[in-house]
Amino acid sequence: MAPAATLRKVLISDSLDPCCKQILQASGISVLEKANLSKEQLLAEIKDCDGLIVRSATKVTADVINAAEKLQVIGRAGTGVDNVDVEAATRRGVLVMNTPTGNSLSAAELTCGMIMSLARQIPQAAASMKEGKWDRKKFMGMELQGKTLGILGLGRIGREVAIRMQSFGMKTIGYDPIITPKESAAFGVEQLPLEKIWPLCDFITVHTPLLPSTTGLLGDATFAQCRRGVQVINCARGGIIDEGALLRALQSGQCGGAALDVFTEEPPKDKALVNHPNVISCPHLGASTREAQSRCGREIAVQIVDLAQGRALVGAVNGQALSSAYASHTKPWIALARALGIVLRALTHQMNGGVQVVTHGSTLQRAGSYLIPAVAIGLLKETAQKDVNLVNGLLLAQEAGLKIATTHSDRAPSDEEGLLQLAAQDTPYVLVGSVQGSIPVLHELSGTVFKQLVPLTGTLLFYRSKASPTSLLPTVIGLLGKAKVELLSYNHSSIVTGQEWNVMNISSALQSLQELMQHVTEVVQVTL
Ligand code: 9EZ
Repeated sequence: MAPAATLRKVLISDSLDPCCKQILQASGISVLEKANLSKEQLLAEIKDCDGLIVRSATKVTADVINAAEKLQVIGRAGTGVDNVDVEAATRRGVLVMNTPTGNSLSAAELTCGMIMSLARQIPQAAASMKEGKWDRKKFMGMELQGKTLGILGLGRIGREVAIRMQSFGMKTIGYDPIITPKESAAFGVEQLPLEKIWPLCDFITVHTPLLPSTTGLLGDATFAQCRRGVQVINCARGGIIDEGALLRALQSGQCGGAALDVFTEEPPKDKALVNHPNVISCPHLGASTREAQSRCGREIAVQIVDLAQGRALVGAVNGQALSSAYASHTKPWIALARALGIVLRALTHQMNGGVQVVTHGSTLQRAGSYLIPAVAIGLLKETAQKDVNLVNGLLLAQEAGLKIATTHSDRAPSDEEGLLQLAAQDTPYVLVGSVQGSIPVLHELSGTVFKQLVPLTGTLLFYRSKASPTSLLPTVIGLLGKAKVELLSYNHSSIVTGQEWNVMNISSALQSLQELMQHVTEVVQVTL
């Protein structure tokens, strides 16, 4: 997976809004649309596809990913990637993307509907009418005006819920570890620590991802801190409200009502919650509107076209490093990291210890996250590992036993924007490089300094010898001539007898280094 992926053919294997296919085709991608494929049919169809787009029905398992020899990207039209084996995709270097915001308004509106339904027991009243009853005493409700709504998670959905419920006169308080109190004040949510929120709320709605830190966010201990009769809503992910604790709280009256669109197991086998009179529920309908489906179909198509055209990377789930490769100022640094990785690997032949990566200069302060996968690509280039890219570089390096450690120092030499240093542990090899304009260049090799920076492009021949560079030059040039290889440029590092390195940019790689080896202490050749 590289910027400007060549996506010829994309398979859409779930029923998606027609605009998805149209957008892909309009950009010249050929589209195969086949829903309800059997596993065997899917394995056959995916074989020659460069991309796969799914909603939630297709299970993109490791065997599907491994059968897809040309697959570069999996697009999920919707939030979350529960039906995609992201780990297997990452290992194969396949980018996974989703459309995290396409469903937000539909999820927010369903949540508001749930709050109103809880307050007035509309679903229960409607069911009793259908049973032929006219029960006006049983369904005494409450007004929302003046009540307090606690919103846990203040991303797109949480804030849309807040704005809408404020128009009903609700006081909106909440918590989110990422959003600042100033940001949330802009949409009318006062943030408080969780322990202050529980006792204040008449209603609590959750809008967080499902993480270890949010699983059971409402549980026995937190229900106990709530007002008696608190009503709770989960239109986010099954498990954020602990189902066992919720049932206990409903039975004791500590919880006065619950609205559930999602469950830990879907459909839920245990019907105790769904059948409780104070529970209203839906079969995971948060995203089930024509508008959300159309938006997600459009968004995933646009994201994949942008990827194909190298324009942008939006919605990547496993492509943090790759995202950076789309910024023009980071591209040459990624090329530098890869090139230094290739040279270091060539010099050390085998790498037993780890590699120490040091970024120098404030412009590279957060660069480790994408430079390390790029170093990994370089280190693995000449190994048995094939198809190493920014998606799987780090994982494959770890699995090859290569430990890549990183540190950052804000100090850079005054005339440099930044420097990247690679050192192979337990060896004398240390490389220092930077970027000049948009060209990656080598400054230093094992403590010796190049008077003129060495552009890290094309085929480079590195050698050192005890003889002075000038006395050896005719011999090397003679050998190149004999092999019909042109010398494009020549460079050597500071003279410390027996230590200086010579670097030649040559027109093509030498077939053999045997003859040259007889004249030098050390020689390696790389093609970048
Ligand atoms: C956790 C969260 C919100 C929350 C939201 C997000 C990572 N994370 N955690 C506890 N995005 C409210 C309570």
